Amino acid sequence: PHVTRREDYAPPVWLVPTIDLVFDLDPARTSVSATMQVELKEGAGGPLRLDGGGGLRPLTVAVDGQPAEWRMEGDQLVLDLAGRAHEVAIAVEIAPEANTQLMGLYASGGLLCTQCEAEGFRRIMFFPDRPDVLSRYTVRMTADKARFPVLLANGDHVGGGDLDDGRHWAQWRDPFPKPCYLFALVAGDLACRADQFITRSGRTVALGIYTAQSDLPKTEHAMAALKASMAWDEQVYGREYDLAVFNIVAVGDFNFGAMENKGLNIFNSRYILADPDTATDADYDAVAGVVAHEYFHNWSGNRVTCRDWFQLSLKEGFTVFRDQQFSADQGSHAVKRIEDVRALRAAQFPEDAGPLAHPIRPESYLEIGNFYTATVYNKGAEVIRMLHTLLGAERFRKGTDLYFTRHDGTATTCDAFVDAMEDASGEDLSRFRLWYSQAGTPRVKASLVHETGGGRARLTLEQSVPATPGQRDKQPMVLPLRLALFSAETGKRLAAQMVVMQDAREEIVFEGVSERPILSINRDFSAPVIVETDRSPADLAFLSAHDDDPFARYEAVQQLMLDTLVAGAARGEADHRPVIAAVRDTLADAHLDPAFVAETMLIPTESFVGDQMLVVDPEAIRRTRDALRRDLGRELLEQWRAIYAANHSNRFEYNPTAKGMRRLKTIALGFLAVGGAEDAAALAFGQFNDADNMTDRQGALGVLANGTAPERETALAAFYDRYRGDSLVLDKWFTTQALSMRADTPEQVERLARHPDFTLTNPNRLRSLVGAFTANQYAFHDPSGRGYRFLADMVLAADRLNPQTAAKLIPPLGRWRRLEPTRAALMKAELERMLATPGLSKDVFEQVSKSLA
Ligand code: B3K
Ligand code: ZN
Repeated sequence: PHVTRREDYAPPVWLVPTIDLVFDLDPARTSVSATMQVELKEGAGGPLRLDGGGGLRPLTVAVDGQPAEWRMEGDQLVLDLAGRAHEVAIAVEIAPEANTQLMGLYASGGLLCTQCEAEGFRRIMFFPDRPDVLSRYTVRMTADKARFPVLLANGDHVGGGDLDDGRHWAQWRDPFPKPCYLFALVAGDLACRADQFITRSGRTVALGIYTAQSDLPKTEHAMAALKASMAWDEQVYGREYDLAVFNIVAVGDFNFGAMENKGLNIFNSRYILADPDTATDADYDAVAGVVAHEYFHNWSGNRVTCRDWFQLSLKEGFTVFRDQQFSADQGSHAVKRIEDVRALRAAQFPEDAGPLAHPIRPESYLEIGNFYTATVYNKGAEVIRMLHTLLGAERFRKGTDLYFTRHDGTATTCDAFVDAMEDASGEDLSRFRLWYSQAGTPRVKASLVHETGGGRARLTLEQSVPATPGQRDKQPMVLPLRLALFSAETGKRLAAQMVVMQDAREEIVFEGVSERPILSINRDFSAPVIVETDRSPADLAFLSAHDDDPFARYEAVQQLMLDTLVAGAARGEADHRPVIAAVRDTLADAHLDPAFVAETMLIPTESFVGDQMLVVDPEAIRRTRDALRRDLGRELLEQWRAIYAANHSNRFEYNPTAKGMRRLKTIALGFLAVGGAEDAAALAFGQFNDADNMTDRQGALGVLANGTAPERETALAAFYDRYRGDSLVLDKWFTTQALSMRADTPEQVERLARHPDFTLTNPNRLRSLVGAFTANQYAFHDPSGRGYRFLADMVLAADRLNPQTAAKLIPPLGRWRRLEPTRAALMKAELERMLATPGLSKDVFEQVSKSLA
């Protein structure tokens, strides 16, 4: 297979300033024709090469109105053109309803829609499918009016009307030049929630969210989030929306979260639809976060786009950072930061530590679809956040202003972004750029020595970056580390500063420190690194009560729990008392926000404990984590009961406090259940039945699903009956069972894969069962290897339909080197079995072969 390398980038030879597309839409057979103006770049020469894919064949090809000679070279249509500017017209035919890959033009639940990023447009029309070719589009669609009364595309609606034989047409024009990955159209029988937004310069923007008629009531939250995002981007980044229309369409079959097509965002319905009965608080937050993310792309992605796909983090890292800032501003900064760091540690740290590790700006790929990763997105966002931390909000904003002005209407690079930051701030960021090229999570060792005689504290910091595939030797990185010292006697803060670490080893001296200091480090998680300190359990417990940085305070409890679990897993037992004391004190602190307390009470996941061990022992981890949960439940039974009662309200409200209370309540319920409270199952069943919202209902179901009480089966059956017609909620039914901590989970998951509601064709459903199961460390790593076999079978079956989504399921098997030899061999054997399967997609081939390398 062909490897694409960053160093091979060459600018396009032919440009396509305009393209007029005509679609005659039909699910079985859609004809597409394009008329493009093509121009040879100054000083360049050579044939016009147009990418195709998915078996696309030209029906007719004309140049300047005359039938033309053409040839195929692989999937490319090649034309030798005599002059420097021509009009090229091509007609093709495609079959949307046969498109199971969900890339290009496809059918979903009776509607037709597109997904073009990264390389889907070539499955619709022959074109230079690369982000640095920008064109002005007009799109004319005709379709059966009864089946497809709504016809949408990018930009402004400029014409339409009825035709005979029950068909109608619509034409759209997008005045902004864009790369083809931002092209979109939708045709369907859709209802619209209409609203409007007045921009700060007084322009009215018509907003529309399109769904099936019956789902329209569930779009209120998304619409509110959209309007809030538009206002926020004006206030915080000075970015105003630029078209008269902004539409969003929700579709049921979608490979990922959503897509930022210019003026016509297309969403996985799970990130649009929300009402109290069907969506959890986490779903509400995700809806707002993704709506904001896609909206923010209008500037960070669309007005300024990527030169090539190696620059993906230019738009994704920056836009994730922007959506994180937005969500923090809508609620609690501390809770949002905790959630974002938890997601980074759960998804990105393991990626950075395994065979698929890559820098946020990768160097090569077989299939770009495999690089929409937690590294490019979430670590990418951390890198932008560090720039914000290093420069400060004001200079950072000057940098983004300069970046947007300088590059508006063009396709550019990550380096250009950092250049703008440098030029606007006057700061030298050359060393900082290593974050774009070096993979691996840096480790920082911190040790604090108190020299009582001199009233001095001496902090030694040492950093190292682990070797990753293709990168053996690493240079020290620039690490902004927020630090503070607290007096072990009074809890008073003795010092606070930000150290910008640049070297492998640095020493910081704090003068005038007479009381014994305790170190608080990487406060607010100022650098995406792993910190090792020599702080004792007592010091951590102390910080958990006294640190004035909420993240650091959370982190102190988490570190204490993690140390306890790692010790327990390694030695078979551990002292639980410091954790119990810290949790008791946190629960007793009436000043704390319930959402913050809830975050702090979440015991590190089994996978995260596994990530800390040289050899992951799933059974020992489950045993020790269960023991800690049981002790916390038992020892604090009365506290959990009180918390459960105090936070139990039966009237749904959507606000940060109410959300925090719901969260805390179900955590308390979980501890009551593991702590042996006799009425726990009854309480959970009561909560399940009486809930007026999905957070409470699914929370109770999750608690029951982990146990053996008879209420478990009753609740699962009731949940199924109530929601069998709602596919997004049914996904939760599959996920809850796949995450169950029972011994029979692998067997149950295999059974669920044969359930009539399970299907490989819907990515959400596939992830709800298979993706969730692989996150269940104990169950997935069943010593028999049946979990591995199940995953490999699912990947192979899904690969025949939808390679992109199949390939995303592979990474858990790539962790085989971290398991003991028997499991490692079983995992490796499944990877080898996949690799030996004929007809593998390049998506799956890349992930499997890299996992074995
Ligand atoms: N830009 C899209 C992701 C496309 C993924 C293609 N494999 C959504 C987003 O990040 O906003
Ligand atoms: Zn994005």
